[in-house]
Amino acid sequence: MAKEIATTPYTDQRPGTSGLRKKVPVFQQRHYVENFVQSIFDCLEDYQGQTLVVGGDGRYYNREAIQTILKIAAANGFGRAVVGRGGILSTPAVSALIRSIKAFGGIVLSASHNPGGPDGDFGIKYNVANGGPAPEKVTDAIYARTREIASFKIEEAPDVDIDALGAAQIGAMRVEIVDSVENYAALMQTLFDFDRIRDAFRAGFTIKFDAMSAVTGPYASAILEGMLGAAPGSVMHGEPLPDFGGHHPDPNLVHAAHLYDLAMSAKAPDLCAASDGDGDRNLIIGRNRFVTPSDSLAILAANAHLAPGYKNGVAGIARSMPTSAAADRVAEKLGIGIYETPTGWKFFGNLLDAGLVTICGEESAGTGSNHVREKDGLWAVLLWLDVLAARKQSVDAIVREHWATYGRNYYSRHDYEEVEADGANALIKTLRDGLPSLKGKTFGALEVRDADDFAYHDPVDGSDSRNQGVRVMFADGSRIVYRLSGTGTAGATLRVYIERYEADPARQFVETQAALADLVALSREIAGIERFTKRNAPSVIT
Ligand code: VG1
Ligand code: CO
Repeated sequence: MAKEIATTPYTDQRPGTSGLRKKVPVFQQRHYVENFVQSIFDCLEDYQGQTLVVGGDGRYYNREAIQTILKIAAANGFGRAVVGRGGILSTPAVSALIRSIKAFGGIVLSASHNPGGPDGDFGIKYNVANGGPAPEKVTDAIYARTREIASFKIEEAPDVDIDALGAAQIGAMRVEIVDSVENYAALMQTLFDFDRIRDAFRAGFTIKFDAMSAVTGPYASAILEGMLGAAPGSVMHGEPLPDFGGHHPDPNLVHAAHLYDLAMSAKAPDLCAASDGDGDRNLIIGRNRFVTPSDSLAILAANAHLAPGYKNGVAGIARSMPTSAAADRVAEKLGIGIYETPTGWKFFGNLLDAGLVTICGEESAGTGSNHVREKDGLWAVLLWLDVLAARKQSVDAIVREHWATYGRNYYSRHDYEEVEADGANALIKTLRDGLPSLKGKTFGALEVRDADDFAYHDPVDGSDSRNQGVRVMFADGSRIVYRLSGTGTAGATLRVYIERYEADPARQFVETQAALADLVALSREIAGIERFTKRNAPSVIT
């Protein structure tokens, strides 16, 4: 029976770059999940009798949250819920499932690359009918609702067994437990030449994929080893663990350093790859060649036509503003549109829906296409595999050729993690206030051509998003960007994005940090990073 239960609002349920993310004990507070989920439903219309997809990356609290969400969904009138077995669905798999079964929306439980466990992070995100994250106007409305919510509706029912495939009932709502991988794997088969990739593995191609004890384990094992015939053991850390084995499931050079070491060693496989907690990010390292996510976006866009799913070419490319301009050069050469959006996948949805772009990407190891409305880690690995199988060249050779054709965008992000929030906010405010006086200034050989706070006008729905990152742009095309993270759960994280373009092939093989050293020093000076954050070095460099 459905009950209406009185509650009091929490003031901190503002969704960030990608949903609401907090420490597990915050979510464990009385009615914290209930309030947020009811607030989501309060902001939706016409969902009576409709289908909701529910799943997560398997982190600690996933199972408890799913039971609560199902009971609230039932009491609010959803007709059907589709749940991945064991509560497991990667973020791109949720997106694919929403689209293929024409669901009304979905709830993704994840804090992505953040650590999990009883003291780790948890998160809840709502995705709309196109399979993508709710746009800002919806997340703003949800936040407003959380601040005035007075009651929630919940069905009083026993927990559903989410570990067995099949159907159950909560009140008037049918609950279907489905295989986590099947629908997603079928979609991948429509995009890539599985026979060609299988032949490559048969001919001796080798891969090491690190699922980081997170959600992509079952997907990667089924697709890479099962369907494509990669050698057994190609997938490591393939079992999703509630605490990710105590690690950060973040596929970068810090948290996946062992993969980098392997790729640079004498025993290097042809391709090393990894994904994050919820399966939407990717790391690509060829033998002796790390590929920056920004370069990966550009290279995939330039080569996508080799894969059957993209044989008609790419309609346009979108990248988040801090992502390097490498993709812009590909778009220019192909004569297609390039769109620069604020950070976060929710800004790509409209462009994809309108058919303006086919491929999207972010510097933070996110790449995806119009096959879903999320970034997709395993998809990126499969597209790389298909391109490698088609071109029969190494990752390194493809990257070098790309730079020779388009030039190289040296690129690095310096993160100052968990600094004191007041200092970080003051740093950004001071930068913003100083923007007008920065223009025209010179620092050594670098002249500031322009400086602004990035604002985005969505060409499809006409909405505007302001204050999306401070950009300092130099006359030679170099760039420093500053913004505060919207996914952290402790203090503030300052992200500094540094980029330099190099057209001359003779100067394209300098070590990245060395190539950017003057800009890095300048990034600290211009923003007074040490003064405001009390840090004299970044905590993570990617
Ligand atoms: C970070 C990344 C951003 C990404 C977001 C969600 O956001 O910078 O590019 O879209 O995480 O990715 P922020 O606000 O912390 O910079 V995931 O894989 O955490 O869903
Ligand atoms: Co993620």
